[in-house]
Parts: sequence; structure tokens; C-alpha cells
Amino acid sequence: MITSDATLPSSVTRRGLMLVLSSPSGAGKSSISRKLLDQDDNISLSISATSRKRRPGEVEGVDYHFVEPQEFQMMINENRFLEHAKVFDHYYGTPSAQVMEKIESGSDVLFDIDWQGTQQLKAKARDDLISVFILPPSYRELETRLKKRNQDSDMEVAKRMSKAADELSHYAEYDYIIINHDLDASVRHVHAILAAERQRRFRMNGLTEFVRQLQAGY
Ligand SMILES: Nc1nc2c(ncn2[C@@H]2O[C@H](COP(=O)(O)OP(=O)(O)OP(=O)(O)O)[C@@H](O)[C@H]2O)c(=O)[nH]1
Ligand SMILES: [Mg+2]
Repeated sequence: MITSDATLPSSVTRRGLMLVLSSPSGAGKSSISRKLLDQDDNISLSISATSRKRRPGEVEGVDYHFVEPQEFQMMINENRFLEHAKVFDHYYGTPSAQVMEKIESGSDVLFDIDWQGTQQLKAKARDDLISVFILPPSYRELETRLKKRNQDSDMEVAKRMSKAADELSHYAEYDYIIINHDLDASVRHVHAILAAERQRRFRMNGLTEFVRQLQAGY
């Protein structure tokens, strides 16, 4: 378990960061996210709203906020999304309220969103955003993982396969790339990225005063 910032002096605080994980369907993003959330207690998942149907096993408010298309449209009109996009045939969006609160109070937020959402976040909050793109080790592996899922109909799987190529083409828009050969190794890479990014000077508040006190011999 990682408790970040335990080493910061009490007069120095840190602004939270936004960590985006994107990948083509089946590259292992969800497994990486789950482990990361289990192992690090200063990061929590941004729960998206979606107009797609809830799948068996998914829990309202945990996996997504499941809403009717009309309600989603209303949320757009009321400007309640930090970003939103149509992915496959459904709408997905990040409600802004809880995210900004967390960032400002020093908690990091993990986003499982696609490249369209990442572009929008980049435009809105470049300094807070760290983006990671997960690549599958091979096309064959991607295909196998998608078929193993069995959660969606064959037609849905075929659609996702055809979209994989399109999603792949956006890798260059991301800050970091992880080729997911091995789940635990990939999770370690994300920890390493987080550990370094948390030490960025511009995320810290109170440094000037802290250093002044050091200089003054306190
Ligand atoms: N832009 C944006 N994309 C989202 C959001 N929430 C989820 N997505 C993306 O929508 C896609 C489909 O997600 P799901 O319907 O949950 O399906 P899935 O089986 O998890 O699909 P993959 O994660 O692509 O394997 C994924 O690429 C997610 O990253 C959101 O709030 N905004
Ligand atoms: Mg997913």
C-alpha cells in the first residue's frame, strides 16, 4: 500500500493530479486500474456517467452512473461535464464536481477514458494532466483478450476489434506508453510514473516559505 506525500513537511501541500489511462479495448487497462486503486490510497477513480446499459455484475455509482440518454443530454446542457464523448454507440462523460474538489484538496484522480476525453482534459487542465497509453503486446493477444471476455455479443466484440486500430492511432498524443506484457510489471510502471509526477515542483504549494525558513536556520 502506498501512502503518498507522507514525506512532505506540514507547511508544504501538493495539488492533486489527473492520471488518464487509455488503450484500445482489451489491452488490459481495467486490470491495471484495479490493481493501482487497490495499492495506492491517494488515488481514486473518477466515476463516469454513461448512457450505455449496465452489464451483469456492474454496480451503479461504482462502475458508472448509468443514465438515460435524455438525462445525459441534460447534463451536457447544464455544463456538468469536464469532458464527454460518444464511444462506440454510447455517451460517456466525466462529471466535473467531485474531480476538481479532489484535485484541489491534494487527492489524485484516475480516469479510464478514451482519446477524445483525454484531448478535452488536455485543453482544460494541461498542467494537472498525466496521460498514459497502454498498448497490447501483440495484435493476437488483443484479439484473444477480447474474445475471452464474453460479456458482449459477437457483434459488439467485432465492433470493438474494428475500433482497436482507430484507437491505436492516438498513442502519440499521450505522455507515457506502457506495453502490457505482464500485468504486475505494468502496474509497477504506473506507480513509477505517479511517484515521479507527484514530486513535480509546480504541484507543490508553500515551498517558497519552507525554503525561506530553511535559509533562516529553522
Ligand atoms: N471520453 C470518455 N470516455 C470514457 C468515459 N468513461 C469510459 N470511457 C471509455 O469508453 C470506452 C468503453 O467503455 P465501456 O463501455 O465500459 O467498455 P469496456 O469493456 O470497459 O471497454 P474498454 O475499456 O475499451 O475495453 C472505454 O474506452 C473507456 O475508456 C468518459 O467519461 N469519457
Ligand atoms: Mg474498460
